[in-house]
Amino acid sequence: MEPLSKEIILAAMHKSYQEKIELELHQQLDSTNSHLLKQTPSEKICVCLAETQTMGRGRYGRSWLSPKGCSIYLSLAHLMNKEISKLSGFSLMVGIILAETLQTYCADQITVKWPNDLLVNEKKLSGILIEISTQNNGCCRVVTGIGVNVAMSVAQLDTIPQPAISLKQCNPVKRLSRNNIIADLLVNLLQAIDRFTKSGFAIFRTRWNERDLWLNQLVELQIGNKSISGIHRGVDKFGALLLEHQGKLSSWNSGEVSLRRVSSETTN
Ligand code: BT5
Repeated sequence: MEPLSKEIILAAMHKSYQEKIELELHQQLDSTNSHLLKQTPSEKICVCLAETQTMGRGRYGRSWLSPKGCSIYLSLAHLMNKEISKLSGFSLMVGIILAETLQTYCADQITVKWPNDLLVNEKKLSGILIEISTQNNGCCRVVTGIGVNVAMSVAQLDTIPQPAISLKQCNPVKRLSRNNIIADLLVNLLQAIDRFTKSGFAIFRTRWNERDLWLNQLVELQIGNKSISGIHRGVDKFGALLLEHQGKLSSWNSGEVSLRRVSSETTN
């Protein structure tokens, strides 16, 4: 696998995008998200990449396996002139853009699982960790962390506590360049962030629902110790999960909600 290269990544992007970003590349970091969170906020969009992470993070203190030289560990920090309450659906927007970008490199269908997983054949390909802080002037600094398995070995994937997959396994013939994938992803993400800033999540909703793994299936939603069952009806225009239970539709947006299938039967 070719090493990550700032020059190759920037050369693959149009000049107007090159000028918008500050790109740093590290051989090793604890976590690309943690690294950007420590920095003083800047007007430029900061992008941080690492060949490996020693403490890659998932949500709720979970860890993200980050072996050297075979995956993408990317964080992007930007300021948004919006209140934190107006950012609902942001992580779903990132998920759909990531899925569409990676689909070019993947022969199998990439599906999304609410709120932030990308899967291929029900195995996790990629994860997203969004961390938001409010600034003194009321705007937000958003750090978007993205991990993508590009060419991890089966032995490495087997150490992950849930079924996981690499892009290489979904497309063994095509030569995969992490640098090209990153350049494509950054351009697509920058365009989408602009659109999200203007219009919110609503304009991405259909694209999310089209890729939603368990749409119209019976699922179980875990909220702390409680769980409810219902038919998964996609997401609303704010990115909240829609569940149909006893003929009534309810929306759920707590960050601690987890989604679990209780039956593979379609209950349309
Ligand atoms: C996520 O959390 O899926 C978010 C992962 C975000 C990672 C990126 S890498 C760049 C940036 N810097 C960071 O420190 N983090 C971000 P969550 O939904 O909590 O899923 C975590 C779970 O995914 C773990 O408990 C494992 O079961 C599984 N997992 C861990 N490493 C994996 C990997 N490489 N591929 C697939 N699944 C993995």
